[in-house]
Amino acid sequence: MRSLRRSIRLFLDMIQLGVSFSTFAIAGVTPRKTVESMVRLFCASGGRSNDLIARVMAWAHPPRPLSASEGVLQPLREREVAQIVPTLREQGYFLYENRVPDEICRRLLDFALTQPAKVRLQDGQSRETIAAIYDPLKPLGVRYDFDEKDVINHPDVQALMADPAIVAVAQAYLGVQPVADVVSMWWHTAFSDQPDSEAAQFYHFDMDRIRWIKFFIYLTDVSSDNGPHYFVVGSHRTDGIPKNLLSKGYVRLLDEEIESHYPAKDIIEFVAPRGTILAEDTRGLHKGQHVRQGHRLMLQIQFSNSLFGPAYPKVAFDQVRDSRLNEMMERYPRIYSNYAATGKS
Ligand SMILES: O=C(O)CCC(=O)C(=O)O
Repeated sequence: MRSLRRSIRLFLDMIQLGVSFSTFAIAGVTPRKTVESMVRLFCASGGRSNDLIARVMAWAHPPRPLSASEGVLQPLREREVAQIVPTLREQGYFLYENRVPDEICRRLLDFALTQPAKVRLQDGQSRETIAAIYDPLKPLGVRYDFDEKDVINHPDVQALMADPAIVAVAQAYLGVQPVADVVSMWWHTAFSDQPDSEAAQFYHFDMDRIRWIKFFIYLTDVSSDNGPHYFVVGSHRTDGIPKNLLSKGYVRLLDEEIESHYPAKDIIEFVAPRGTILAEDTRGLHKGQHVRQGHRLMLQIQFSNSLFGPAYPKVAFDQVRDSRLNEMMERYPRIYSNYAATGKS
């Protein structure tokens, strides 16, 4: 009886996804119930539902050759990009050899020490949402999230969003002309000695889009104590997450659950200096370790194969301060459509 109910539920989810997909194609909006159906189908099919829809999307927006001009990062030759993609497919992550130049890290650090951010207290405790400037000597919560509008309007962030060494990898991995859709920056602090669920300090997989890749950029040096990022190698693949973990749905998982399902060699801790760039398919299991000492400042740029999925509040570039971004927006409007002042999301 339970399995019949489950089959009916999944059948309805497929219909829901089909209807949502049509609504999105016509009106550019995704109905609210879609994410629940997406997650249930992902968990039931081990990821095949996403794989299938991604194939259709790739057909609609094929990759386009990117111009070869330089960005702020060391350029990647076509051959290098072609070598990175199989690594990403196999492992789920790729660690760039080159780092974001130090002067850019310094400027972004200055920004993060002078710009108010939304403070998250910690699990189980609440108070009115406050915005504050992070004081390393007196953190007010476990996490400080910068407003996306402030982040995308920073010229160095704009330069990184337009950098061919990043965009080319996103496009080649996703197999479509991608869309930049989540750009964020946050502090993790030593406010609490316990991991925090909402601050993404327990293992989880993301599921806001059909297919996506995140570029995590460390803006402070990260040791084992500063809350390094963790990823489980291969867990992004189809059937990469064991059924009994998927059967729990869209939940946070304990370290012990991960350790009992994956060999230690597949659980990677990213201890690295500032400027490190990590490309990762966060359909796989990952987390930010809670900070034991000091803090960690992270910049994240996400590219997705489509904006199909939950709508985030629309934010736009006030001014495009980076000339390369200007050029990229003219040539590849789809990539930046989510942040274009007049573009629809
Ligand atoms: O802060 C981290 O290292 C984890 C971030 C994360 O889980 C996410 O962006 O989905």
